[in-house]
Amino acid sequence: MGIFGRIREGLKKTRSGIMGRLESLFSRNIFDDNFFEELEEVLIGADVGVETTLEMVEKLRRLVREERPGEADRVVEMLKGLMLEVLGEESSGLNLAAEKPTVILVLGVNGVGKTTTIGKLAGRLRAENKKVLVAAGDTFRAAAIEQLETWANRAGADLVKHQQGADPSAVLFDALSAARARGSDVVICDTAGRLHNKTNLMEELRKVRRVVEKALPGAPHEVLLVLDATTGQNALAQARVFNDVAPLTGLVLTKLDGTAKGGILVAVARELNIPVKFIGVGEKMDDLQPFNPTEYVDALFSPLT
Ligand SMILES: Nc1nc2c(ncn2[C@@H]2O[C@H](COP(=O)(O)OP(=O)(O)OP(=O)(O)O)[C@@H](O)[C@H]2O)c(=O)[nH]1
Ligand SMILES: [Mg+2]
Repeated sequence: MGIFGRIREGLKKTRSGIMGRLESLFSRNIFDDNFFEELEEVLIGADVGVETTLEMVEKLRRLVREERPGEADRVVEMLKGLMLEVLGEESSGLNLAAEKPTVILVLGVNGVGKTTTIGKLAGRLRAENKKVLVAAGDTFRAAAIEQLETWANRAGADLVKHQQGADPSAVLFDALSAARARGSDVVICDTAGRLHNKTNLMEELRKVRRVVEKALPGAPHEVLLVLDATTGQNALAQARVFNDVAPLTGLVLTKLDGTAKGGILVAVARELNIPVKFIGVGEKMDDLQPFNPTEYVDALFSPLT
């Protein structure tokens, strides 16, 4: 299956949730107040976000009033165009440092998919022939370190780890020294999503960021926040909290395959002003894809069968 097929497959739940309703709505071929109201309901129901939906549907109303399209397909094209406008340009991908190593800090609350994303990302970079080192900065649980080790082996990446309970900053400090000694191109740092209380976590992450910055001037080159698409609008609140701890350079939206509300991507793009760099559409190595707005919209509006 090609990339487009994977994304289409990953959006299956969203498509059958939203598109089932949209298809019958559009097939009536009547674009009156009822149509626009129902369209609003469908989009809000898919987690596109209230403000974003109202704005898009208002623009669609205007376009339809001006152009008076004869057929539903044309209106669908208009809606896709408006959605693309909200999603913006395709991200230029990872910001790689001019001088190696590039340091990527991966943040997010527990369970969103940080470690899995790091494994998949390491795999992608290895496929581009880059030397990758992953750092087990989540020392909260022993299982977290083992999980990262499994992914590192699978991806063919080096690993730097300490014991469970060790100081995460010390792990990352060692990882950066190791990366320089071994000539790694990219260091990807896992972090904890949970400590014994939340305030501590944010303080810890602030410290982690400072240590990385000190250990390698210019680093971190990317601070990626992982968001779980199944948590809906709560993802927006998480992004605001983390952005305050360490300015985010990109977002990764995981588990798009696990939700019928994949419209959250549109809300995130519109309300956060931070590029969505990757999307996760499954648990396997090749289920992390660079986010391409055109592909996403085409997949979302592609026929159900
Ligand atoms: N379906 C699906 N599952 C995913 C995706 N990304 C991650 N997962 C699953 O989500 C679960 C949690 O992923 P982890 O990578 O362990 O999450 P984490 O953020 O590292 O969690 P903590 O280390 O506990 O903070 C695992 O079972 C993953 O396989 C995705 O894109 N789709
Ligand atoms: Mg983890």
